[in-house]
Amino acid sequence: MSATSPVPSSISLTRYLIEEQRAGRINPDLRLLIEVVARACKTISIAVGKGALGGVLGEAGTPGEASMNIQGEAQKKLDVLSNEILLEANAWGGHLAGLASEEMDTSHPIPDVYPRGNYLLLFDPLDGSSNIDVNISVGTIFSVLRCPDGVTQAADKDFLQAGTEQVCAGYTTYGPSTMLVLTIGNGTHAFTLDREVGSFVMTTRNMTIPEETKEFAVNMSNQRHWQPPMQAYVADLLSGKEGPRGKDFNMRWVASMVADVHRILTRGGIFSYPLDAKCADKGGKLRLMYEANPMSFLVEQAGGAASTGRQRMLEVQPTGLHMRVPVFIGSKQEVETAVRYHREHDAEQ
Ligand code: P6P
Repeated sequence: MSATSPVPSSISLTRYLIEEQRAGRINPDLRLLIEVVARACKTISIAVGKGALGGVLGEAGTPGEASMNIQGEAQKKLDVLSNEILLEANAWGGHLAGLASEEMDTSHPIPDVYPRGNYLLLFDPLDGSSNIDVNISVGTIFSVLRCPDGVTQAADKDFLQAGTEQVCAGYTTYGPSTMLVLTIGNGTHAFTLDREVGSFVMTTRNMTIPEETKEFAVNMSNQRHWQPPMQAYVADLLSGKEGPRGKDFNMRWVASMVADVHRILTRGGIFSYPLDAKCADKGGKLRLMYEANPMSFLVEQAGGAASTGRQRMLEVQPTGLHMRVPVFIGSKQEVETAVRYHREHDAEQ
């Protein structure tokens, strides 16, 4: 009789977090926070998965008068629902001193009836939601900071910490499968939702981004609005092996940051949303606190890099909850190349 091979024991998210707590890398409050966010993402996954059958597609607000968020963007019904799911799930746990969301003008206090904790949670409840109505992957992005000592009810200013201060970051992508990708500063790991059991199971430990790539993600329709170094960088990508880069590149653009970054974490690439004339006055299109910073923490933990084009993303000092930044993120050598185009351009000015 052949020796039975040991059945690979599946590592659930709960088991992973307990082992990290046992190793002293997280405390029980942070473990609870991550579990609560993951549970909320499962609820969002169910709502997103119902699609047209759930009566939650289309824009929020009344016919002809869409509700708008602080960003000036029309809110989808699922934006509002996802935001409410995350607020409700995190209100009573006693692990937070405040929450901030892309969908809310200012930070959200923990109701007085509930205990408070030492963490701050920031999230984009449903990133890429303009893709919802056409059935393309969307996602939830979240970031966790420590609340400043002595603060029990956080104000906006308490959230304004550089990305290096994050203790946890993650996203859940609602695609063909629902996947939670997480870092607590000890690597970046992927968990896939087992819908039959209802739990996230680790499917990739220590995601690693190849340092080099042949794939870039950018919205080319903005090309004429870019600054010169970005135009020069992409022109050289497009010139392929006949050009200065000496190799051909491929392009992908989902217009859902979670989907584009997940592809990059899985097989490499560079994602960029640079300054362009349309958003230069705002500092960029993507938001620092709940898009760029959590994605940068995840990517750096996977061996990649993230920059504004002129500064390491995680070292940007926030000036507001909804601060926008230019973004270059992905394969380390490619991000460094894009930064070099900007540095050389600036040196000539
Ligand atoms: P554009 C989605 O609205 C988002 O914030 C990111 O998820 C995505 O990468 C970007 O904007 C898409 O922007 O200008 O191509 O629609």
